[in-house]
Amino acid sequence: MKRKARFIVHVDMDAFFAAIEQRDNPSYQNKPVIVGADPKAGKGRGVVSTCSYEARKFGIHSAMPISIAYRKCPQAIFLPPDFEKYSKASEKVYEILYEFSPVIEPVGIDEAFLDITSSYHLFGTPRKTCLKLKERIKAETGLTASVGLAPTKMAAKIASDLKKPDGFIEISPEGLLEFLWPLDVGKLWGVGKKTELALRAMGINTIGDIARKDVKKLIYVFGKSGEHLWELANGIDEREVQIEPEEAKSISNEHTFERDTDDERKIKSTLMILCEKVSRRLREEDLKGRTITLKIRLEGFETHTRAKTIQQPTNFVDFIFKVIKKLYEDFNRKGKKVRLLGVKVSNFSIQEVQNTLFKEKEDVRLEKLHNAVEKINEKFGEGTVHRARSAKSKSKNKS
Ligand code: TTP
Ligand code: MG
Repeated sequence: MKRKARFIVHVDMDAFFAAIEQRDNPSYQNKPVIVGADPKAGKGRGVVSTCSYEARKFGIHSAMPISIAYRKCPQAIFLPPDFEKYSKASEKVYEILYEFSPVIEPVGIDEAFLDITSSYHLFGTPRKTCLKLKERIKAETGLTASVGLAPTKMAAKIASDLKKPDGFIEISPEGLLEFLWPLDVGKLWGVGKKTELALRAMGINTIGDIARKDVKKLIYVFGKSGEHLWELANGIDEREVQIEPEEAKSISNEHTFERDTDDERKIKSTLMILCEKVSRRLREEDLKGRTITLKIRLEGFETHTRAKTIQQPTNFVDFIFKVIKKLYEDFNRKGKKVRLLGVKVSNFSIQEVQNTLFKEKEDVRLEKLHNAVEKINEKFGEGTVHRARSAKSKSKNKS
């Protein structure tokens, strides 16, 4: 049975960090702007996070050593990243996206898939939906996005990239193969460097070359993934836009350090404060969760999450912290400094169920303690009462 046409959108903001800096400082506009490590007149270490399209003309790109970027364009405006600012802009973009469809898969700070199959009617056609979405992003954030509209995720992703910046490409279901086949084989999802070399050795250079190949031959060489590549090349890509589990309810809190840190006491006390905040919100909303997640972003924007699911749902700070501390201690940050920490509790059970019959004595005691802390904080402001660790670190920070 032929499946109903889907309308998948991929949105990717243009030169995101650099575009935000240009927006906020008119003197940077139309100039090469490079966000990343300090170049120190070409002697700096670290890499380029991103750069404006003006800087790309000099051959500069993300992840390039900053010293090389400096050599290529010493007159560029070099800026350190301001993640707080970028996160805010990202949140605003996501807020807008959610007005166009609830089916959203966040891919990164500036990138997401949307399935608009059930919502485009609200805006007319799928095409009008995308144009409206671009217009809203521009009007409300002052930034441009590139958008791809296609019947599959892979095609939408490729399409959003082809006319950057401020691009829009629409691929109709009938035009899908015509769009895919001339493209370089490296653009196909799942083709890494090794596969690419092997394909080229077989005389396969475009997606069309794969599509026209006998699938049995591909399976012979690449196994199961050979079949998958053949399917993708023939426009068969059933992957759905995956709503992030985070969007299913969770309660979380994050903290970005003013400077990246490797101070263990500071890290642990921050984790404690985050656990307290999450615990409080859980209790306010009468929720207990079983999955506790630590988010840790290291210098260079490298982000990791570690999660543990416990047997008994909880909202007690002591339990949450115990799990978070263990997750942190088991995490190897390989000597890198920490930029951001986050604590999340999800996988909820309904509190009422817990509150009935089997409330243990220990629970009652802890709950009383929490309520008392809550009252004091209400009276004197948040942060008045903390557990020993965070209190100690607070006073230390002040001095
Ligand atoms: P990208 O979307 O890959 O890049 P971009 O938005 O700067 O440019 P494009 O127009 O090509 O989409 O990444 C989004 C942001 O993530 C980018 O602005 C900076 C950050 N980033 C890094 O810090 N390091 C990296 O290596 C990459 C690729 C991105
Ligand atoms: Mg981008």
